[in-house]
Order: sequence, then structure tokens, then C-alpha cells
Amino acid sequence: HGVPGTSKERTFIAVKPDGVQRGLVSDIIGRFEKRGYKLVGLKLLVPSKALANEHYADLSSKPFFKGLVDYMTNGKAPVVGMVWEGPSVIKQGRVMLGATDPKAAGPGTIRGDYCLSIGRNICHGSDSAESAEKEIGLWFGGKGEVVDWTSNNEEWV
Ligand code: 3AN
Repeated sequence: HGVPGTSKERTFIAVKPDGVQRGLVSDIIGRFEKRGYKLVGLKLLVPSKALANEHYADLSSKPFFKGLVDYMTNGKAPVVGMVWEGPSVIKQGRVMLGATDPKAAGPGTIRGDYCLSIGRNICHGSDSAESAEKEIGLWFGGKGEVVDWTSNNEEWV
């Protein structure tokens, strides 16, 4: 499980505070479910500063970093963290989110359908196998927090 390039590939997807505040959690979960991906991890939390700093460590030199961490951690709304499993889920998860800058995101994507501001772009998805492994470990480090189960929708007639 969690092996990139197999049907058990996994990625970390989050609905960020603006997405939760706007009532988009069910829509975002629904898109991944209906696509055929399997939900194997799910939690609602206000992340600690340490978690957000580590999650966005690659962006620590950016001018928007402090504001980004504050918005993720200030508790005005929580984050919904998820682990999704299935073929090409890392790449397809990013496709389903749409471009980082929503003004460039295509219609039919989450960002392309629901937002315009790069600083409030609703959702996050791991951008590579390495980030997926790091982020799943970071957000779902506890024992049993990611669940192996068999869905019945992997083989159609
Ligand atoms: P993505 O979320 O698509 O992986 P990253 O990793 O480049 O994109 O950026 C992480 C987050 O940082 C974005 N989702 C967005 O909330 C914020 N961000 C990125 N660029 C900017 C920017 N120019 N101004 C404000 N926030 C930004």
C-alpha cells in the first residue's frame, strides 16, 4: 500500500480553512469518491504551527509563508486532511484540484469552479511521490490512522 505507480498509490489531499468555511468539504470528498478513488484516511483538525511549518517547509523563504501558516493554523476554521488511494492518484489529484493560481485553473477543477485567489485556493494535494509520503506521515502519523479496506467498486461488469 502507498506504492506509487500501483493501484495502491496514495496521496494527501486537504480542504484548507477557506474551503471548510465555505462548505465545500462534501463536494471535494464527493469528487474523489465518484472518480473511483478510495478514502483511506480522514480527519478534521486545526493544525499546530509546527505541523504547518513542516508541511510548507519548501515555501519557508517565500514572502507569503508567514501569512500562509497563520491562515492554516489560526483556528478560524479547521482543515480536513485526507488520504486517497488509487491508480495515478497523486497526479490525478492535482489535476482535479486545478492550477495553484485559480485564475489559471480550468473549469471542472475544484479551484477552477470555486475560487480566484491564490492565497485562498481551497485545497491542497501532494505534488509528487516524495511529498505524498512525507505529508501522509506528517498528517497521519498515528497508528491505525490510515486504514486498509476493500471497496467493491474496483471491478465493473
Ligand atoms: P500547491 O498548493 O498547488 O501545491 P504551492 O505548494 O506552490 O502550490 O503553494 C502552496 C500554497 O501556498 C498555495 N496553495 C497557496 O495557498 C499559497 N501560495 C502559493 N503562492 C502564493 C502567492 N503568490 N501568494 C499567496 N499565497 C500563495
